[in-house]
Amino acid sequence: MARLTLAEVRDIAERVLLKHGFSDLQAKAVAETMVCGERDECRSHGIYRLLVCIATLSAGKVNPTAVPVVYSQAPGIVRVDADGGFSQLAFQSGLEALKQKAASNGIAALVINNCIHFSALWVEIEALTDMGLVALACNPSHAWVAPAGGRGPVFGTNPIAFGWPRKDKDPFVFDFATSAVARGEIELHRRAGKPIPLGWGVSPEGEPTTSAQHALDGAMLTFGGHKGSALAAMIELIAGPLIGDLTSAESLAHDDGAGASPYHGELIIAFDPKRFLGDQVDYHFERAERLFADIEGQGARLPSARRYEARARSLLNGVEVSDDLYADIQALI
Ligand code: NDP
Ligand code: PYC
Repeated sequence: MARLTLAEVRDIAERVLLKHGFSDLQAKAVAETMVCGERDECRSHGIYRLLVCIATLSAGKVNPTAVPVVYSQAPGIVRVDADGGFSQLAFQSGLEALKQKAASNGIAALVINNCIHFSALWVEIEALTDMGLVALACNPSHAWVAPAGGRGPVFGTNPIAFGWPRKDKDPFVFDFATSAVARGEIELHRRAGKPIPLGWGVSPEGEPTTSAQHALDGAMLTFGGHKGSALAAMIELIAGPLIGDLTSAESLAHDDGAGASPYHGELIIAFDPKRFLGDQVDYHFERAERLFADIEGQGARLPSARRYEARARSLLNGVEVSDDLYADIQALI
């Protein structure tokens, strides 16, 4: 294992991206989400993704110098055209307008179009909870996941994430794929030569499998059977046709066998508690704290608690990166 400080992770990520022709703004925005992924021990979306970014670039599937353009689509809708770049800079570009629209309307949406997307959504959710907003985000990916009762890929791994700001505490945030697990996690198992648990995927013949490669070649499965399947379908709809962008099947067709990151849109919704509750915000947010206390009071943990613990550790001690991944990344420099 190589041990790196977070500054070193940032430096390596930015150097790789700049060397391969990404603009300064794109490189910084993308590198920061990888630093966050490593820091919070969300390895499937940490610096491993550098390999994926450069493969996507080599396949000609991302615009490395993209300049996002922000539009006011409606009183409650900001639209950002990502210009074929990664989603991160597009998100940052639309953030202030989203905040302003949420402040005036109570609820507002940020629509990102034409982006290449590979990031974990909690990074964006935390940017919104840091502003005191309640937030929801989702997006399609590539069609890798079979619907419940089916055998072949239709849905993407379609993540959905939610955040609730808390006074003097880390926000309540959950963020998960609607597949049993993110595809990146299966890819990490394949790289490490490790079997996957039953229930993550089926082989190309539609049989249950513990082989990461067979699941990648066959189909992944939704979490919670028909429930995850319905949520995945909802995400295809509200973060696909509703925002005028591609579904996971269309994203995979656009990829045309290149093996690049998905190309589609993203929907982010922000709720401003001050607009919903006026001077009653503190009172009602105090009531919400009872819910969290009731969960933790039973010995259950809140989603993101593991991440916040990992974050505290990483800020103190840095992070560990496996030797083979470190070597693969060095090779890109
Ligand atoms: P996991 O199944 O690992 O975890 C998802 C969520 O559940 C996290 O918020 C996690 O919190 C929480 N959680 C896990 N275990 C518990 C528990 N015992 N009690 C309470 N909460 C728990 O995530 P996935 O593999 O489904 O997804 C990983 C990441 O991949 C996500 O960040 C997602 O955004 C990203 N992704 C991105 C895609 C894209 O298109 N850009 C596509 C698919 C996934 P904690 O982190 O603290 O463990
Ligand atoms: O891990 O499923 C995944 C994923 C898809 C796009 C980005 N991450």
